[in-house]
Amino acid sequence: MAAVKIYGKPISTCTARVLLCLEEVGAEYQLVSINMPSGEHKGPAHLARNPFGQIPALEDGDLVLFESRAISKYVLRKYKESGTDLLKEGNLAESAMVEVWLEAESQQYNPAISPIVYQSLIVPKMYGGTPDQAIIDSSLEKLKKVLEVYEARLSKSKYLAGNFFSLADLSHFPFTRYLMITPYASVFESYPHVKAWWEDITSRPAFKKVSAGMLGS
Ligand code: GS8
Repeated sequence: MAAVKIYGKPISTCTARVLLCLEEVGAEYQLVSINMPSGEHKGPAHLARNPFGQIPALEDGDLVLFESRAISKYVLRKYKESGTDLLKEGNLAESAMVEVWLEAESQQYNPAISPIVYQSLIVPKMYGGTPDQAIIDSSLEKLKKVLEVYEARLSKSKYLAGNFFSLADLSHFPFTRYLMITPYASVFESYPHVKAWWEDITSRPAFKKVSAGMLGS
């Protein structure tokens, strides 16, 4: 079986989400680097893989996918024989809870955390610009409200979807990993269950491996 190809960059949050899934299931894969500064992601070859001109994209034979959360589910389903079950599709209630917390990640957590990371890390490091403090401050307020909900949830179950590690937990990794190298990492200190959850998931071998390819390693 030919290895699946991932077009992206290990430093990219959405690429890292997919790489984590591939590492968790122990899949063989080929990471094809996309040259963002030269605009390769907006060229015809990559637009054929991802019509939004973004990374990542996955190619598995004739199948071409974009959107990191959808790609992640594909990878976990394709390699379910690995014994790593991060979707719990054999159990209606558990799989529904995985979906609930995956939606919370993309609709609540991500919109709050990503502007903080973008302004305080990407703007100065990648573009040599000055962070917009007003955006950071308002996003921090939003993030605190989300973290209050997470704290309540994680005081009742070890992981977000229940007492099992799932794609819902994994999906939070890339942006949180970057928040932790900004001056705003201390926001987690007020949420002890969230902090313990973060320490637990970052101790996984797949996380250590993918993390090593990201900024600030
Ligand atoms: C977002 C992809 C994205 O923003 C997904 O795959 O989950 N919802 C999509 N990709 C960024 C890199 S950060 O990982 C990207 O390609 N940015 C360049 C651009 O938008 O031009």
